Amino acid sequence: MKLAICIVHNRDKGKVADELIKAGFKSTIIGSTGGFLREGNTTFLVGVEDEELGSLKAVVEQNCQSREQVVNMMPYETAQPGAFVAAPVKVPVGGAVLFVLDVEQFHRF
Ligand code: 2BA
Ligand code: 2BA
Repeated sequence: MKLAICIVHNRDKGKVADELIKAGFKSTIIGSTGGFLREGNTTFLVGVEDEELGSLKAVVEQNCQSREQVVNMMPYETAQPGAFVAAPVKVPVGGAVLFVLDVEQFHRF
């Protein structure tokens, strides 16, 4: 068994959640924050059998869209009033970031 940790953009979370259910996956949804942009994103935990992993990846890939997001490199809270603020830059965000871990044990009580 594997545990997939899947971080998706908030704009894709509804679609991903719906399609996971349609495909028969069980998941847990956690509201999370990106360490770089400091914006909300969504983390799905999905426990799957090894042979279901390919199908899970397909669901995620088909429902997460890569996009560019503008970010100001100087965190607002550290900028002094009137200080020079670096020009905004664009960073690619998503489609999705997926980690797959081996599950040592799974219990249901
Ligand atoms: P349980 O299977 O006892 O799951 C309870 C909660 O545990 C789930 O809440 C989910 O947050 C987490 N969970 C269970 N299996 C998981 C897994 N493989 N990976 C990650 N998290 C897992 P809910 O998603 O709200 O589900 C509540 C109950 O609805 C479930 O109870 C199950 O009886 C049913 N269910 C969930 N997903 C289903 C699906 N795709 N098709 C049919 N029934 C589903
Ligand atoms: P954020 O940390 O808010 O990152 C948003 C996007 O900013 C990233 O998109 C990447 O294009 C860029 N970025 C992030 N850290 C950077 C850095 N140190 N230097 C330059 N550019 C950077 P994605 O790679 O698609 O990541 C989307 C979200 O997935 C991330 O949001 C983070 O929450 C999560 N994530 C990505 N890689 C991760 C990792 N290795 N470990 C844990 N979480 C990760």
